[in-house]
Amino acid sequence: MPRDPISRRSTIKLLGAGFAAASTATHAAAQSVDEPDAPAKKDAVQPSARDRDRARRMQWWHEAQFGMFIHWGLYSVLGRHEWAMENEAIPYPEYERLADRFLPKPGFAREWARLAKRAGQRYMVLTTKHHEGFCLWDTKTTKYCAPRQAAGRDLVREYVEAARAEGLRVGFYYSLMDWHHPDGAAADKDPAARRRFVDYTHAQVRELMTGYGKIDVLWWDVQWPLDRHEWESDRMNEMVFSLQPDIVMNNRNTDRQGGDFATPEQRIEAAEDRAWESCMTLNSSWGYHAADDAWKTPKEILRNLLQCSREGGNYLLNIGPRPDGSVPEESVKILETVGAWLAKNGPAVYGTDLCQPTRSRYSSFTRKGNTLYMNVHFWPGDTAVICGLLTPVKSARLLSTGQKIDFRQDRMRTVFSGLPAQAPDFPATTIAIECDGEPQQDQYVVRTERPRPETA
Ligand code: FHN
Repeated sequence: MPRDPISRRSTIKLLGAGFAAASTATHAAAQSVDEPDAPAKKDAVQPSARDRDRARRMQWWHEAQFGMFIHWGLYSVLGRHEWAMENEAIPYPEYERLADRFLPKPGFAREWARLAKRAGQRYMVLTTKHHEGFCLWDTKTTKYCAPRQAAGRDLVREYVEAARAEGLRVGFYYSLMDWHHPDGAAADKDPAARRRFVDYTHAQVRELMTGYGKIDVLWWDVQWPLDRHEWESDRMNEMVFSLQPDIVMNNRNTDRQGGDFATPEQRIEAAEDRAWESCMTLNSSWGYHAADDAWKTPKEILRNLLQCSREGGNYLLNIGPRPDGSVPEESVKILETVGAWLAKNGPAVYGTDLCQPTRSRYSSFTRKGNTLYMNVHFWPGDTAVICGLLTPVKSARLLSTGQKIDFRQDRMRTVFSGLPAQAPDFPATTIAIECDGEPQQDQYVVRTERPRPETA
């Protein structure tokens, strides 16, 4: 199945086949997206170093596949969603006093990092500052930050150290919209206010890019009230790349045009022309929301992760800790269940390739080379079938145990038999199917070629 030049399969191929040829194509596609108003025509032939370098910078990210998003701030004290300040029009003085009750417990970050490890998540992205404007790091730009309030600690430093201690990649989320900064709204119409606000923001980003060692991901969010040019985002990104040459950056400070990857939110939607990462909540809130019990099931989460893997994207799954940093039990249970499954079935997710077969109502498919993974989430009993699998099957086994599985195959159906009556694994059971070539399914062969009854 042909695919655009910036997706995971292409990235891996890029690395295999050398940059030159691919990068030109890559750049041409990116150019048209990244800098719509730049005198593109003239520059089109000059691929930017960054585009040529993108595949190198993103290799780990593509292979990691699964990350932990963390929304944490003063809103966690209220426990009524991260937009409470605006949704409830809470007066500034009242909201600012929440800092007196934002008291993270010792070792909070280590618990997050260990949970991410148990969940099979390979990178983390923490809200260093969300829309409320409160900074979790030791910034010199405002006293509205954790080290200079009751918390009295640089919470970003503790997070970075904990993630690294668990061998996880480190990401920073940064909200451009700031409800607390006096110029945060006026910047829209008042040039002097904009100058102060943009300089304030660039100064904060420089602190984050210089104060904590190597940062792997920068996750911008919500540009309101300015657009890419008014934020001077290209200059800001130049600064970031000059300070962090290996960093991977999303598309949310460039009118969703630039950066390295697209960011579909609360949905899984493969981007046509570039890498993408679906970000999602475990319930329906990003920040801690005590009453929000709309928890997804481990099976829903695993099916989402498998769909991202199948379609060539990453999955960034969120937790919303309490003000002391503790993680709601429901989140822990779901993540540990998915992690236990990944510990036995990781090859069906990590480093996988794009997968063409799709048709089944009780399983989803992923692929690595000529191995097709049939991830069965509704167990059919002692027999499972794939229709129209045209590629000859050489062998089949349960991925988690290696147990050999009998099969018979013809053009219409491939039948796996002698399976346990009850599903051996939870939330899904994966059958690893070795094929004699890249697995291809013609999901219409049954409807079009199967001999039909003589009479109606
Ligand atoms: O408004 C934010 C929201 O609180 C959350 O941070 C999400 C995460 O992607 N981003 C914004 C909504 O798009």
